[in-house]
Amino acid sequence: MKTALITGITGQDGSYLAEYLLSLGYRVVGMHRRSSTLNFERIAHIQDDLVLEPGDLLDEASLIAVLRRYEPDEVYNLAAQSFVQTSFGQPVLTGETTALGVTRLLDAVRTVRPDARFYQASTSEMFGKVAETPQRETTPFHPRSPYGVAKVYGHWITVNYRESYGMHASSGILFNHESPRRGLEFVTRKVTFHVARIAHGLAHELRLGNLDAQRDWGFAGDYVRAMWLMLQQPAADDYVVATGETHSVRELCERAFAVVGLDWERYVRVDERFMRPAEVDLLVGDATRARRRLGWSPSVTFDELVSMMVEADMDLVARQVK
Ligand code: NAP
Ligand code: G4F
Repeated sequence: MKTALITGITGQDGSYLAEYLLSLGYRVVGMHRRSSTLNFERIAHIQDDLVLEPGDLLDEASLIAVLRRYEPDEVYNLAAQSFVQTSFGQPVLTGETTALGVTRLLDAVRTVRPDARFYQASTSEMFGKVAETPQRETTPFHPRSPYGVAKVYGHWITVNYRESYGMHASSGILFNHESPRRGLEFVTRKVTFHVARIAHGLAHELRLGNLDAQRDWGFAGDYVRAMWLMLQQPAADDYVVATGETHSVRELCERAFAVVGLDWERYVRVDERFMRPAEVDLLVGDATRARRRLGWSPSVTFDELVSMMVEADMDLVARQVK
């Protein structure tokens, strides 16, 4: 039986990846950081099948201890301070976790378990002010936030450990991916949750920032398959994972309100508080390499994704008001 270590197990992707690896017969070890209140909501349904171990990307000793104890065959580094807006207010913490945290983990793997295969959660935010459209593995990086800058560091240190030490270390350059388990602060979930609250008469407006921003939004359940496929290849490499379609925040609103028969323009208000000091205007990925080499393709369309999220939030809000 293979063992996989997932950092960021309590996050959106951690929960989907854990489900997927369990379905493939892996022993799944999930690293979680200490908090005063347990936050296992996303993994509650599989908690008994997981090994949960405390650890923190800020603390290398804890990483070494987890690796020594469980000797994983595959390590998926999903942990990060992952919210772009927060990275402007907490740039140093973001750098410590999202940038240097990758080096701490890579170096711990190199020391304790050098043959383990490593996955780094890179991001389309690295393309930032895009140099070409669509973006692919060879597109130059121009990050537009402390988060994006930290992820560029994480990306290149992964490439560096691959080239310096021959580690099987791959980097998935994933475009935005969403689900009913997405954090409420990200725009898709913020919209679908507010649509559900408005439809239930619990709210009357939705305040958003830049409605013109365009993103390539896919379903998280599809994207974790690509992570696993990367680690099954004979050689490590970098892969863009994306749908190849882009939609604006405005279109997202239009579609989400339409699912419950409402006109978005009656409820959405633009609020300067949600604008960013520097914006990423347009992201759309070219996943040709992932399609050809990994045989990966997305299974959920934008409309299906939005409907799935609105319907899940309608159920959630209905349960909350009962
Ligand atoms: P998420 O829901 O925000 O989850 C982040 C995870 O990291 C949580 O489990 C969090 O733990 C953990 N974490 C934060 N700081 C940590 C620390 N110092 N030590 C250990 N764990 C820590 O993010 P996600 O959407 O699942 O994304 C997973 C990864 O992919 C992230 O690295 C993200 O930057 C990257 N990514 C995401 C997307 C996307 O569209 N979702 C696209 C490209 C790349 P707590 O629960 O305790 O906060
Ligand atoms: O949903 P978002 O916060 O996601 P963002 O910034 O694209 O980052 C997400 O995707 C990245 C992959 O490209 C990940 F690496 C990262 O970890 C994260 O998962 O914002 C999407 C867009 C932005 O242009 C933002 O300015 O929506 C715009 N937006 C407009 N109003 C808003 C809002 N975003 C948020 N969060 N809240 C708003 O009210």
